[in-house]
Amino acid sequence: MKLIVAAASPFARKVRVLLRETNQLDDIEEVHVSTSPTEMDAQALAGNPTGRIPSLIRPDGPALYDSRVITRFLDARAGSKLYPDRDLWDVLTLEATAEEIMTSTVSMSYEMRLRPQELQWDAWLDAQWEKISGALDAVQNRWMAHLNAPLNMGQIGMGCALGYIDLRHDARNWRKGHDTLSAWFEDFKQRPSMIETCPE
Ligand SMILES: N[C@@H](CCC(=O)N[C@@H](CS)C(=O)NCC(=O)O)C(=O)O
Repeated sequence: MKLIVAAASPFARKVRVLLRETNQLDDIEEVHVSTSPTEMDAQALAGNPTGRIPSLIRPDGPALYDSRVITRFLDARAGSKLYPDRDLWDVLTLEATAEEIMTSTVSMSYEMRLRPQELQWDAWLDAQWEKISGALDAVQNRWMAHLNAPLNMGQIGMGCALGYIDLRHDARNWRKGHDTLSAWFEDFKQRPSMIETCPE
């Protein structure tokens, strides 16, 4: 199978971390592409009609996307229980919260990197950051027990979301006011799966 990814994509990183945590790299090849909303890569388009990554190209069935479908599929394939029966709805909601953060951070990146500077909209960027900041508050106030539980997909999602903020939006200083979450991340990012997938 082929997993279509880009090193900087937090959505793709989630799947790449899962592959390492569940020892599935032997028969799944990571294919790195460079794609964007304005210049879509052909392999990305072959895996997902919208051209978004990640997608999983399977020899014996249609390609799978988006990241949450792929992680559910690969977790079931490995029997790894990163979506535990107990706490399933909590883990799914924590994972969804991480994805909401990724959606806002990635769209901020596109606004800042792809849109001509004279067309950039600061109020929109600030509004996206407000969503992210509110989500970080909620995670710190409500989800720390789930983050400190045995490894689950909610944790992997949050680790990749925070890693992406560090990569692209460090200037927003997310750690301020989020000491507990920040301490959790300092520990989580030392996992070999996180170190191996850390974008430059
Ligand atoms: N909901 C999707 C989001 C994926 C996504 O937005 N990926 C970005 C890269 S981080 C992408 O492919 N952007 C290119 C585009 O929008 O055409 C998922 O979870 O897989």
